[in-house]
Amino acid sequence: MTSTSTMLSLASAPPTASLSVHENLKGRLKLGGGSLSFNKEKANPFINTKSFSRISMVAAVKISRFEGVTMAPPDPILGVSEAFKADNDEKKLNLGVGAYRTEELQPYVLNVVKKAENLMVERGENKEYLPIEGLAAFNKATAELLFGASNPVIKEQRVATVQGLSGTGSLRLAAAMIERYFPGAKVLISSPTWGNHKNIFNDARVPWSEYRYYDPKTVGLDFDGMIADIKAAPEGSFVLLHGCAHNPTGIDPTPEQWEKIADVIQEKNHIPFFDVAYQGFASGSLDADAGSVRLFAARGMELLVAQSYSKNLGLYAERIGAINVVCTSADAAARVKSQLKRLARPMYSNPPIHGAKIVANVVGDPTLFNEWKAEMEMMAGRIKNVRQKLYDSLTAKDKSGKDWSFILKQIGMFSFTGLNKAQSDNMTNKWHVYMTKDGRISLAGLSLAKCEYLADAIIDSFHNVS
Ligand code: PGU
Repeated sequence: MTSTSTMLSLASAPPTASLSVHENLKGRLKLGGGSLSFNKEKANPFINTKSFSRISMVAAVKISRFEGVTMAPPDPILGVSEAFKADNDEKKLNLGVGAYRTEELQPYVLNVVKKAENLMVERGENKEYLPIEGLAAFNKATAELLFGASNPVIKEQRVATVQGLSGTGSLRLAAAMIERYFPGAKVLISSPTWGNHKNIFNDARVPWSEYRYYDPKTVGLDFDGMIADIKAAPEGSFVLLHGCAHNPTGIDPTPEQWEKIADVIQEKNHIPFFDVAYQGFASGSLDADAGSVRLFAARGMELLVAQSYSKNLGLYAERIGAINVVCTSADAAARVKSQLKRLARPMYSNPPIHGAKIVANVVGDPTLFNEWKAEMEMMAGRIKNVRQKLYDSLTAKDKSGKDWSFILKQIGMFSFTGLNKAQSDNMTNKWHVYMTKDGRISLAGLSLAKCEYLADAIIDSFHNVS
């Protein structure tokens, strides 16, 4: 009997706790990992005794209806932050989650966000429900930021934009749409990718497979492997692409390679599905980082794009993002949007307003917009400085002759160090450096002052742990 079926049988028991235990005692009762069998007449001490009701009540208190629920493992990324909090060593460093920190390693609220929030207070804005598709001013701003306001897809109203619960929720909504309207269609995801992609498609019951992406030999892109795998996939598959700053590798295709990727996707009638979680964070330029998406849109292709404002506006906990579906006609876009709303309604009804207003205020106000761009450049610049200092420290300290220059070729928040699981464990257990077990470190959580310490940890883990 599986845990699930146990839960189902428990759940279908009558609502009175003592009765449900009695009923279940007639057969096999599963307790966590094992199961007990009872013979109603002989073995069961609860039955046929005078004190039946008193004992069964005691048993009811002890045996949870959720006995069949097993403990889930900690999340490979967010679980790292929990472990970090529990460590009391003052040298500890959290390079797990991709969250920007100042040079003092403190969380950062952008000045433009504070200004936008002040505006909201001054205007006395209310907290009424948003429509299912979200805040109209946000949806307009987010699509224009992504495609450019003068892009034909915007002018011709060919984009269905729905506000989502940040990047994750937007991806999940798109996955629900794929499951409903493209049953059996496969999503191709890069190997490796952000760990939650697999969870999202699994939960939505959308089949997925991987395409080659990272080549450990060159510590670069396996472009030929990627093209071959996209070509080999069944016609009409969805191809999940990281718009910029690929997570976890920090390796992006060149503009020429993006053209070739678009060629093969078009050839195979696949549907590109972009995850844009770092617009403005990779290069410091919002436009440059949207280049891949715009290149596909310019070819007249239909595509999906999930957006997030967690990183570029530091709105992690506001859960603000969007799903955009570019269609070949305004009519198709209107129908797609109506169905996205239909999928959203039973899941969370309508999205939260606060982050949407912040984005709309920042993007919609030329002064705030320019201030945002400057702050984003500052954040991207700090990450680049830390990247350079880490490379310099590794090169100066490591006498083995190992070439660490791959670190400088990677972009965005992360560096994919090439450390394996055992080496990553050593980073945490010995050096108190918290990171994901795939060897990824978030440079956004590193300061210039800590680069040398980190370099010592990496060199020790790399050379002394196999
Ligand atoms: N897509 C990619 C490629 C991401 O890296 C992330 C965040 C998201 C989407 C979703 O972010 P939202 O906050 O839902 O907009 N990845 C970070 C954050 C931690 C996490 O795993 O959620 C990371 O550290 O990889």
